[in-house]
Amino acid sequence: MIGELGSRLRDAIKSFAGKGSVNKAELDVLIKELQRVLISSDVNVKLVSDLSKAIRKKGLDEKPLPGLTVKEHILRVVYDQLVSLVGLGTEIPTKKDIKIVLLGLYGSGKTTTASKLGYWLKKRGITPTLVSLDRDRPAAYEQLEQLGNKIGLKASKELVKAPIIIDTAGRDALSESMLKEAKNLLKKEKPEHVFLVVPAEMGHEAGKQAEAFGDLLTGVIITRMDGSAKGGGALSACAQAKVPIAFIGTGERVDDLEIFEPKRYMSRLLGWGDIKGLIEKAREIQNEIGPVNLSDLSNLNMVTFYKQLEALTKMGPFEKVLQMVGLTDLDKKTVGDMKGKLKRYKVMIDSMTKNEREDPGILSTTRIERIAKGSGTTIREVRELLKEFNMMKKMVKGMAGGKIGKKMKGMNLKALKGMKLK
Ligand SMILES: Nc1nc2c(ncn2[C@@H]2O[C@H](COP(=O)(O)OP(=O)(O)OP(=O)(O)O)[C@@H](O)[C@H]2O)c(=O)[nH]1
Ligand SMILES: [Mg+2]
Repeated sequence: MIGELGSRLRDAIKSFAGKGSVNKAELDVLIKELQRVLISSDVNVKLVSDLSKAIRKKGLDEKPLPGLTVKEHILRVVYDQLVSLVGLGTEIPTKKDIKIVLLGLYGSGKTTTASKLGYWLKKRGITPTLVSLDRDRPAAYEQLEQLGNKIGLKASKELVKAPIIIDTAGRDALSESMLKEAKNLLKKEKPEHVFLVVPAEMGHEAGKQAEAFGDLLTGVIITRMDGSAKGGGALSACAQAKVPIAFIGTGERVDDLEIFEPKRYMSRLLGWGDIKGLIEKAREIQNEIGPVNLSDLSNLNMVTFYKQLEALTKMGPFEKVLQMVGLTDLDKKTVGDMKGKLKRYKVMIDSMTKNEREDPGILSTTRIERIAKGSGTTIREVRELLKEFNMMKKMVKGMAGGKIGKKMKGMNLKALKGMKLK
């Protein structure tokens, strides 16, 4: 899904981020490249121009937050602007008797999305019936029924008692009759959610469709984000039209549907993890990593080190942490190596006595030999663990009180990169 838009945005930003210090000329280069990428993704020219102005103004005029360099400040501004460009996500409250209506032009992806949404709800403990009100297209019901069968959901040609997902007939263009039909249905059924389904290849035209439905909609679902270079245009146009984007379709499979969260989406698109988290919220990163609190860190020993490793080796957070510190380009093998390494560290720390853990300074050669033996590792590996522990300790040392922010960021990066030993 990241596709070309993502890789081109990433390249532009990487090249800027790689500069030693930055000046106005370099910012202009970055802005030019952002413009090129966004326009080729069919983002409306006016929006691109507004975004450029905002980046230039805030990037150069605003004073960076304490602890941020000018470069980091500009990156933050760019990220914020891109997030607000793709705009509005929405809450999707799920109720036991939920009713969802899907509207949209021919072939936009309504029927497919009905089954994807059904599956999404099913995973959340709600079992909706898929209702086909499409009387125009031959075999419309059969298509929905088949999709439902695959995921164990019933289909119906008639409205039944809730919960339901209603698939409607498409049109070749927006028309009064379509709006009228939609209004009648909504009046009768009073659904929680009314989603307009628009394919990504509509580009910025998606905004016009969303506007035409206006208040009838609770959100938009943009399908085929995987297959079109114009996704950026569709997202930004809906944001501009102030219609929340509820979900995006990212493939043909039933689970290729994601809730749209602008920040998460942009972070992933840029391959950065949450940049804000990286440069502004060092404390939160620490929380993500695990149950190590700040006072733990200022008093780092093998016990607290171990706690941190333990949190790191848990599957989910581990990848997330890597993402948050910007190590997203690591291949699967490297991630696997890191995981393996952390596991071995844990075994070694397990073989230490309580005293040794609390005060690794006492680890003499004989003790190291014993630990290697006890943990089924080698002396070299135990020494390596100690080396990394000491590196981390050094970084944490002197990190007191208010000065945490920036240093903490450095520490996380270095500590993690340090673990990626050859
Ligand atoms: N790659 C990809 N294909 C999708 C996605 N969503 C839907 N499709 C495909 O788009 C095509 C049209 O989807 P339908 O669900 O039949 O569209 P519809 O709006 O119900 O069409 P009508 O009922 O004719 O108006 C199908 O081939 C789907 O597999 C998506 O997110 N990614
Ligand atoms: Mg259909």
